[in-house]
Amino acid sequence: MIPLVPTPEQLAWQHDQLGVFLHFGINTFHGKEWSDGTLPAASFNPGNLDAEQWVKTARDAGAKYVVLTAKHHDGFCLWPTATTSYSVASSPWRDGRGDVVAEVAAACRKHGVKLGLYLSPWDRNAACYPDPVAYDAFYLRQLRELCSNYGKLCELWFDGAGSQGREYDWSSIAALIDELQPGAMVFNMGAPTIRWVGNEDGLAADPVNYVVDQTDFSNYTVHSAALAQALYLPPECDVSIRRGWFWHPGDEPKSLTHLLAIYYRSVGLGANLLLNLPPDTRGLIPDDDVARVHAFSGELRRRFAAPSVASLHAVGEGVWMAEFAAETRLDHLRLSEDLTRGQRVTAHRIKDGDGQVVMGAGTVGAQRIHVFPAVTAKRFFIELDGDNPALTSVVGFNTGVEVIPEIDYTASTDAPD
Ligand code: FUL
Repeated sequence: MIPLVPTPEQLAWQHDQLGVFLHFGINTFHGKEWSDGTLPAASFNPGNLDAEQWVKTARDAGAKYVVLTAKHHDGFCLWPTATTSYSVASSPWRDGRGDVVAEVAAACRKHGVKLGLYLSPWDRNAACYPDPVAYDAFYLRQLRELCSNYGKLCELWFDGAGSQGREYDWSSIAALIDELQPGAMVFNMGAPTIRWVGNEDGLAADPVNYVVDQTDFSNYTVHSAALAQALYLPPECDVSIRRGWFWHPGDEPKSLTHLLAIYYRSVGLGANLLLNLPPDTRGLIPDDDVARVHAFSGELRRRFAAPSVASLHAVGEGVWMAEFAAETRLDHLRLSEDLTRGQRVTAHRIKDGDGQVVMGAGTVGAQRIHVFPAVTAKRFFIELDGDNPALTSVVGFNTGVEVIPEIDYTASTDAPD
């Protein structure tokens, strides 16, 4: 069977590796995760909203893109939509003339970060929601506004939460995206090009298969959606730096160790990581979170700053020799697979020059980071299982760190209120 191949846009998205999720909205002002669509628009009033601070924090984290909740399940719109009065236009913020989506889009352009938008299908405010035909038209108008007025979008995030048993007009939604934002990644629903990893802890697990015939639906049901045919859908691991997706007083950011543990189990396994940084009631990402993000990206820079790039030689069927310029002390190896012909590696083993297995694992994908007790070596042999598989790079690092940290499970996301 010929493996399914990614589009250039999917490959580019996979190379981006890290995005920042921005959950911000009416919930922020009420300590809520899921409000019911009745909170007054007048209560949306960030005193000091600075979208540049959000985007610069994302950029400093090493993120190549952000995804903003333009509308969460409560229906409150962060842009002055013509479809409903439940939006920033009815709030005191910027005297009702503000547009959070536009401010984030401008900051993204200024700082070279790509923009993605989340538009919740489930809408607890829209009076027409119980009428599928009317709501589909309403939702398409909202999506058209977002896809027309804010420049190029890199990702559209469709969240299944709250929509169990409800069908939306996915073929019209897909046609609209094809018309207005053909390069955008489509998250998990409709005509997806990327998929949810299946948990909200930011964790992938080996093997990370890019070709799947079903997607998981949401965190609130075990239900999964069968696809009409198998598709190349690389996963995105979403997780909040805090317990909540939205900002809450008293909540706090996860530890540096926890963030690193997530990184190795998402990016390190060949998935993308979408790390949520919720702005607070001032409209700023809190100082503690910014400091934690700086510590996280600083530690990643430290670990990966001095790569030793191996030259690669195919030395047998599925066997590659990675050779360094000299004997080198290494405790990390980062492998990348040639994905242009589809994902082909199903399993692999790394052996040292004496034929001893250093690591054995499943998929490689966009990148696979191995961590092991340090060895000093000039060459490794990498045996790949799969249909005519190939590597594009093997890079070694001497980080001083020989184990992947454990997850602190007490700090995972709370159930919504
Ligand atoms: C979930 C939602 O219900 C949460 O509120 C959050 O937006 C998360 C990213 O997806 O399913």
